[in-house]
Amino acid sequence: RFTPSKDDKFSFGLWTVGWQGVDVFGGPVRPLLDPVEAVHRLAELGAAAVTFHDDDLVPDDATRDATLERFKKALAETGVGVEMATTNLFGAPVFRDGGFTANDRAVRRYAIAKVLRNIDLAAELGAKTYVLWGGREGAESGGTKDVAAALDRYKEALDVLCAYVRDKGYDIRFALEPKPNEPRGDILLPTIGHAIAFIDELEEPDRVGLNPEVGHEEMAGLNFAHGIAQALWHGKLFHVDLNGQHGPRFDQDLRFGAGNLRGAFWTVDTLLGAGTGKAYDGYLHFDYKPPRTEDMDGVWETARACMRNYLILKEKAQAFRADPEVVEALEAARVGELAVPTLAEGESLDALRTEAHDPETLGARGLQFERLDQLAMEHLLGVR
Ligand code: 3MF
Ligand code: MG
Ligand code: MG
Ligand code: MG
Repeated sequence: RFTPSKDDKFSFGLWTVGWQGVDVFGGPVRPLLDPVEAVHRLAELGAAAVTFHDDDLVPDDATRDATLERFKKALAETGVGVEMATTNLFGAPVFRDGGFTANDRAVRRYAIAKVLRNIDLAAELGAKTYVLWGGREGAESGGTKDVAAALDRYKEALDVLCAYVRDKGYDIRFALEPKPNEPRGDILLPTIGHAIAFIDELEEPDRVGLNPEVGHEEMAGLNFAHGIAQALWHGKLFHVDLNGQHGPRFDQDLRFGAGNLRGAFWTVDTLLGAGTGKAYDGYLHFDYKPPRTEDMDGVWETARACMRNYLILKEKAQAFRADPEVVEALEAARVGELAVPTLAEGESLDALRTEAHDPETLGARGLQFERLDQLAMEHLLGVR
């Protein structure tokens, strides 16, 4: 039970299980993890795919060909796929003021070239999603960044990348990953909502969607399940970064299910297409950091736990939706009624304005939402 298989479409960034524990206050606590070993271990645990930043897999040109040969062999041996790739536009000193939106034009030109090169590799390895997390696109102070110009340059970069992928005939879509802050004091495109609005301004908006991360929205005090529900509504949930977070503080990247467990329950419920929503059918991608307290055994324990927690919450969410008392409580709370249009088809506003309204009776009615939520909580707590 709760043992994943490839059909569950779980995937992991090489940088997650490979995180050596380097943080602002301390150096590495774990050895370097060979991407080939990561592929084999994740395959044994039941993952379907891996993802990578260019620098996670091919950090230098001298070893590039040999690494790719070994990596492709591991993929072939395990049947693990590469579903997404991304670019490290944040680690090297050259990106201290960002990549696509650095004030320095030469840096921007280098950033685009770096992305183009890794898109070719992504296409070669069969990735269909290319993520762009602009962690260094932002500022610490007000006067240093012309936000309007930065958005012009962000758009320019995206337009160039979309045209490139189209010209090459690659089957790749881009997914922007919002984050409010960290490492920059303030990051551009800080939330799901900002990113959705930005996409509308692009030359090829259909080619660009989102890769929202649980912890990033929660760092901004936002409701992740609501965020991805809106992204799904816009047809923009191209990918997802699942992890755990305890409210607004630094980016914790806990394993999925840790931190805000109730939020995780509603996240899974939303991904499954709760209510009248569309279900998400892409990869379930974990972007977390095994805490520094762990050795490599602990790392594999957390990877296993991410998938296990998802499957447990999936069973809980399905049981919640199938529970006859929940069905009845949903009805009592008029949840389904919200799917009925407020005006009948062709109905005139005169009819609406002249019908007898009774706001006092309507206002006196309790909504019975707490009863429904208590049922959800009892499913989550395992007593139903
Ligand atoms: C940082 C992140 C990133 C992105 C990654 C693109 C290092 O908070 O979440 O992980 O997810 O760069 O996928
Ligand atoms: Mg993150
Ligand atoms: Mg995070
Ligand atoms: Mg992420």
